[in-house]
Amino acid sequence: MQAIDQLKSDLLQQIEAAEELATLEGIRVDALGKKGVISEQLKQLGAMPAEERKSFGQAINEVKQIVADAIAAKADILQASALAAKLASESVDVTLPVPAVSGGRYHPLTRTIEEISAIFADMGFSVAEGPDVETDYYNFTALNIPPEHPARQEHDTFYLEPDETGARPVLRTQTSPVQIRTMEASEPPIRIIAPGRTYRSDHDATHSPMFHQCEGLVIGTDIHMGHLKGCLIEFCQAFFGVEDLPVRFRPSFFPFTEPSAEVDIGCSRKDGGLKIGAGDDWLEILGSGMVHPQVLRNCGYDPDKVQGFAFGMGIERLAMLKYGIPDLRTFYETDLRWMRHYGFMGHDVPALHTGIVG
Ligand code: 2U9
Repeated sequence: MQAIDQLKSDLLQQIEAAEELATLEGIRVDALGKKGVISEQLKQLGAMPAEERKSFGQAINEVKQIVADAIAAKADILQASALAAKLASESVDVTLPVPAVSGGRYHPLTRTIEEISAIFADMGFSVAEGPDVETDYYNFTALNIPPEHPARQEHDTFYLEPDETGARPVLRTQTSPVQIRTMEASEPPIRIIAPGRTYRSDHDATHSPMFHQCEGLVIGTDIHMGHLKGCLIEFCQAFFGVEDLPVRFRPSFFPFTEPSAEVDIGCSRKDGGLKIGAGDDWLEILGSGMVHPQVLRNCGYDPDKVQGFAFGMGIERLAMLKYGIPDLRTFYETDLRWMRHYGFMGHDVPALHTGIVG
């Protein structure tokens, strides 16, 4: 028992004298570790006669607890003083120059979508959105796209695995399903644009399997071709910033519009360069038309009571023309050098998500 008391006071003295956490840890291992003095004493209990084992066991366990508590208390003190010493020795020099932060850029497609939205917002349009994964009905059937139409072919459209009913969802090939959903959910008058991602199974220098479109829809009781023309002429002139920009409407065909027209703007080509504005050539910019009566009927509207016009444009194509970006594929390469060259600093971009006021 005397030996145990001696052991206790030796250990407590060592703990008291420890000035470093590492020294304290050494004391702990030597006393309480697997091969430590206290652990060794505990191992001898088994070999002792029963009457001695009880009192010795009690005493050595008490010492074990006292030593463990003393080590924990001392560790707290040493940790606190180590922290205090660190704080006292370290300081932050608030006068040091801050490392330069390189500014972020808006992607040219973001900028173009914002510009298009701003122009249509000024004409009273709001922005509508819908899912990228669509049903065959919203992407094709409701739009009067016949079963044999090439867009429905396996090699032109991305089809997903069939769902539980056997129907195969599609990645929308145009944003038109957004207009169908809007017509189903609301009453005329409607004035919306639907910018967003679209997908077609096409990949070469001028086609990307994912690209962006902005479509528009106006529905009312007295909407006619004159509204379509006025609205799109205004848009082309505002987007390219050319006041007297010639705009030409050329007859075309789409299953969802009748009559349909492609929209060209005036340009001139010289030495491989392109200049937008009055010139001797034309450049196709948009597709458009009066909404087909069958499409109106599909959405529960009476074509004898309401009419409307729709249009569609490829955002990449518009961005390439306006900002002189020569290669479509570079839009998706996430090359920071490209972004620094073609991207736009924040303050250049109108803050449209908050809406146009006034
Ligand atoms: C509804 C009714 C009619 C949308 C339209 C076009 C003409 C068109 C193309 C332009 C270039 C797509 O990216 S592109 O290849 N689009 O030419 N889109 S009319 O017509 C609609 C849409 C929805 C309910």
